[in-house]
Parts: sequence; C-alpha cells; structure tokens
Amino acid sequence: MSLRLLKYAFIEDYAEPRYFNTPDSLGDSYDVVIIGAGGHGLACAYYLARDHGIHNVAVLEKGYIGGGNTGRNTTIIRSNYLTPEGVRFYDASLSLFRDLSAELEINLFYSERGHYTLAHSDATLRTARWRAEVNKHLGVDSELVGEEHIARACPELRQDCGGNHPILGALYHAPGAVARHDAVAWGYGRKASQAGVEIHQKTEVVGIETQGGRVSGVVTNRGTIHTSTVLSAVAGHTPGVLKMLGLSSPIEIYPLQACVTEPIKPWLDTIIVSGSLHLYISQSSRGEMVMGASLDPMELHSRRSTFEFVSSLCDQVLDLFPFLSEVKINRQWAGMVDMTPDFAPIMGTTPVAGFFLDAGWGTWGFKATPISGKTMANTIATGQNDELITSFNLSRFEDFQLVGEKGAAAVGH
Ligand code: FAD
Ligand code: PYC
Repeated sequence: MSLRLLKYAFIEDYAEPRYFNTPDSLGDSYDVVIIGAGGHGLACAYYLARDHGIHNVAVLEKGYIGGGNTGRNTTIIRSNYLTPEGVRFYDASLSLFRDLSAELEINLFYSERGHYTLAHSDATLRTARWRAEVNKHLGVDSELVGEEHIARACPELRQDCGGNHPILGALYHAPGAVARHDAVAWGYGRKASQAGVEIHQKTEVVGIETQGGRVSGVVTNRGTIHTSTVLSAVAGHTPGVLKMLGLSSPIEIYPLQACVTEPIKPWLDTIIVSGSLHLYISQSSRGEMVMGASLDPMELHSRRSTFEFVSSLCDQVLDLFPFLSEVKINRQWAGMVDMTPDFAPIMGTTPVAGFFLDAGWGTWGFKATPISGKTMANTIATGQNDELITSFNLSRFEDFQLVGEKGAAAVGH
C-alpha cells in the first residue's frame, strides 16, 4: 500500500490504475452471475475466485458499486447475538473483518471500540443477561455491566435519562466495532476484478430464464446472458427478483433512516445503543455523530427521508446527551431494508436449481459482509449449504424452524 502511494506521489508518469475493470460489453455467458454489487455480492465474487478458482463471474449492478444499503449503513459490527447460530455466524464475520484491511489492501478504518446496549427496564436487563450468557458460552466477549462501568466508559452519558427512563445497566460487548462501509465494497470489488471477475454497473437484471426447472440465463437492460448459476444479493430489492422466478418469501421492505451531525471534537470512543429509546450513536473518524433509530413504522419501497425521523431521534438523543443540543445535523438519508419475521437472514439454495439467495439482511447485514460472501461462495461452489448458514435457508419458513434473533437484531423494531 505505502509503496503504491509513494509511486503515485513521486513518479510523474505513474498513473493510478482504475479501481475496477469495466469491460465495454457484456459477455455471452458466465459460470456465475451475481445480481447486486453491494458488499455481499462483491464479497461472494471475491471468495469464489480466491477460494474456489471460479473466475468467470459477472457482477451486475443496476446503479453503482456500494450505492445500495452498503453505502447507507451506520457501520456497526458486533457478534453479541442471541441465538447460537447467529452468534457463531457473526463472530466468524468479525474474525474476517479484523484482517480485512491487510487482505484487501485498503484501509477500512476498522475500529474496535466497545458496544453498549443500554437497559432501561427489567425486561431488557433479562434479555441482556441472556445474550451475555449465550455469548460467553460461545467464547464471545460480552458481559452485563452496571452504572459505574458505563460512567467510566462514557462520563457524558446522563444515566438518569432526564428522569424519563433511567438506565439500569447495559450489555457490554468489547469487540463492537465500526468500519468504513464504502471501502468494504471497493476493496472486495477491486480484488475480485483483479482476479478476473467482471463488474458491470448500470446493468439491471429484468428477468431470469429457466429450462427444465433450472436457471439458464439472465435478461438485462443490456442483453441476455447464458448462465446456469445466479446469486441474488439485492437486499431491499429481493421481492422483485424472487418474483422473476415465481418464488416468494416473507421479506417485507421498510425504510431505515439515519443521519450525521457536523463534525465535532472527538469525545465518544464507544458505541451506544438504546433499544427502549430507539436510538444508537457513535462518532465517526471525521468527528460526525452517526445516529439512527428503528425502522419507519409502515412497509414502504422508498428511500425518502422525513423530518419526523430527525426530530424524534434528536429528542431521544438529547435525553442521554443534552450537551449536543447546539450541534447541527448535516445530512440525513434512508435505505430500503429487507426485513424477515425472525430477524435472521435468508441464505443458500432455493427450490430453483442454480438459483441462490443472499437476502433478509434488514438492519443487520453490513457486519455480515465478509462471512456471507465466504459462505455463499462455498455454497455455490459445492451446491451444498455451508454449515454456518444451514439454519438460515428459505425452507425454514415452511418448516416452522424460525431462528428468533429479534432481541439482538439492532435497535428495538
Ligand atoms: P446492498 O448494499 O443494498 O446491495 C444490493 C445492490 O443490488 C444495490 O446496489 C442495488 O442497486 C442492486 N440491485 C438491486 N436490484 C437489482 C437488479 N434488478 N439488477 C441489478 N442490480 C440490482 N447493518 C449492520 O450490520 N450494521 C449497521 O450499523 C447497519 N446500519 C444500517 C443503517 C441504515 C440506515 C441502513 C439502511 C442499513 C443498515 N444496516 C446495518 C444494514 C446493512 O446496510 C445491509 O444489510 C447491507 O448493507 C446489505 O448489503 P447487500 O450487499 O446485501 O445489499
Ligand atoms: O446491526 O448493530 C446493528 C445495527 C445498528 C444500527 C443498525 N443496525
């Protein structure tokens, strides 16, 4: 990395190579076509090439790389989930994240800073204790902590919460981290492209063809491609892609909004979440306060932002941190998130041979980017669901084998 930067700085003729190869035209056929160049689709392309020698891959993106939820999330990474299958899965992702900057040769600003889920009621304390015990049992560093611990980590936090919902304790998860979301997409995209994967932006999939019950091709706004293997990694657009094959899932789409303030002097070096107050807050490396709340209340296929969201979020944030009252909100945005009834993803094989699904990432999928890419690549290469994702298969909704991750998905939904 440093050598590349030095060359760029000192050699006049040295041109920084383009980030991705973008061939002018689409090929006639590929071994694997991935729909969606978010972090998940690009990570899968990278691991298909790295781990399985499958290089004849096209990633098709209707917009631009990372322009979906990957570039819109608030970058919280943690593995303090509630179910054993969730904890193992997300913890494997954290392990990959730790070495990812070096592996992808891009600084992801991966910053482990601890994650507090505040409890304002006995019921929340009980769930926190439950999560802590499951986590510890599986070797994940989480513990229930009290007032003094929270005050040491974040003296600015008003624990009486303005008299509204005083804090009784918190689930503390030391490995909780944040990272630069767009760099995750660029890093995977660049490495996949160097391995021969083609990334086609502004290329929308409008149909999927089958023959004899298995995938035979993909129809795009730029022509038709032959392939026997398709992965859909389109998050908030999943219902539309499933419809192309006559498949359905219980996914519902909701807007999830977030905002950042103007940059201020660094003061918060941990991540604070309150399910009861429906808020979370951290400070970015640029000094902005990154804040969000729960989903919008109604299903809606839209990325519009609302004043109602910022005003109610700010009300709640000021209960905890009244001194932020003079700080200005700089920017707000939304993503369309693909929510499942059990707050767990939908991954792996489907009833259509050759069609694989990576969806149901709702409000929690950024942290899963590396492990979802790796396990989906293994599933596609072998035709068998990777053992880390078997519980997440679409079939669980027919078999009534739901995963039950609601208590740990993120803020209260
Ligand atoms: P995306 O990044 O959405 O990529 C899908 C891509 O598919 C898009 O680029 C889209 O344009 C493309 N596409 C769709 N349809 C087609 C088509 N027909 N043809 C071609 N391309 C198509 N998760 C966390 O773990 N931690 C957090 O702190 C967190 N905070 C969040 C905050 C907000 C405000 C939001 C909106 C989400 C948050 N999430 C968080 C969730 C996380 O962002 C997502 O789960 C994750 O980014 C999903 O990644 P993806 O690659 O599957 O999808
Ligand atoms: O998954 O931790 C999370 C999260 C926080 C905010 C949105 N998602």
